[in-house]
Amino acid sequence: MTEQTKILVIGANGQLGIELTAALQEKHGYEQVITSDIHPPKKQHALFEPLDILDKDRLYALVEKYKVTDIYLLAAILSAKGEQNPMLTWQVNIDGLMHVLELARDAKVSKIFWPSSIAVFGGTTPKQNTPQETVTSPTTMYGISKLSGERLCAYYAQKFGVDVRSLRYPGLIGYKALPGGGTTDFAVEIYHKALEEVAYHCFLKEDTVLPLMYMPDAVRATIELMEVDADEISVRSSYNLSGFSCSPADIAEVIRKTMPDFKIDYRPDFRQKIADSWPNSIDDSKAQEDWNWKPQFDLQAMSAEMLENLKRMKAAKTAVNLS
Ligand code: NAD
Ligand code: AKB
Repeated sequence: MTEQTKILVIGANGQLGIELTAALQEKHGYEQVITSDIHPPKKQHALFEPLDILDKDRLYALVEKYKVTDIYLLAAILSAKGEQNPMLTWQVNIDGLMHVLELARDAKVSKIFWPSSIAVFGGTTPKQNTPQETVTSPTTMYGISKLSGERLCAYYAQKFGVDVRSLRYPGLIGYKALPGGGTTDFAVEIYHKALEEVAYHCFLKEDTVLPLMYMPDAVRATIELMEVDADEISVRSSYNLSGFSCSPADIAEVIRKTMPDFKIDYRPDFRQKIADSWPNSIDDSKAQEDWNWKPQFDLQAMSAEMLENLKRMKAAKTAVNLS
């Protein structure tokens, strides 16, 4: 008899966690997904246990209590926030990962998902169609921790047979949660400002092209990777993953097609330097070859859904306030 999947999502109350948790509940059942985070959820969306990923004893106790089989370790400090506190960024992003990898080495869980990022690349990486295997020269503590994490995943997989799987997500765009302190946050904030009918002061230059992805594609990629046979996975560091590439000005232009009065100006800050060190576009042919990855959303399709869903949420809020 195969054991029943029991999932622990760590860092579940963030931008990705909220959406991934819902998809995992849909697939495996509400009771099969335990969520955890250092902060309590704003709205109860799942079974929840408080957990600081740096508290190894509590992590082991939760795994034992729920007989967890699969861990999705999303807790992290992202690129922009990470530059404010590099030491904490290293601890959360690397010590946290080591706790989970060690759990798997002790055979206490069978499968791990841990996300990496386009932040592993740097100024000397080829910018266009960045290959799977290439120069990695990150300049942020976030990128350095993600690159180190990738090497740790590959090491634990090769040396101890740990089934750890990973994706180098581009900047993720979703309407269900605000982003948590990254360089690509502008691509979410811009939609909120458009719907509030106020000008957006973008913290990147108008022509800064970055790889981005609509959240449903990121969630689907994660679940597809976790479901593929272990033998099909040839990359145990982290797979390149591509959605679409565009600049803040490209997004503003698409928004103006339905909201012609939308205004944006550009006030680059310290995040410009981070964005300038990242690729413009990503070659994800390895993910296509190994597990048939294909994104469904381009800039236009993502933008239409973002505007529609945020409008719907705003209307629902207004209706509640009026009642
Ligand atoms: P987020 O900042 O929105 O969420 C991270 C969550 O981790 C938060 O809810 C936070 O409270 C929690 N957390 C922080 N420190 C913790 C700790 N010590 N213990 C337990 N929980 C803690 O980030 P996100 O956008 O949801 O990203 C999730 C993962 O995906 C991260 O590993 C991130 O590096 C990766 N990723 C995200 C993007 C993106 O664009 N959002 C892109 C590439 C990679
Ligand atoms: C960030 O900007 O830090 C994240 C990422 C691309 O990893 N969105």
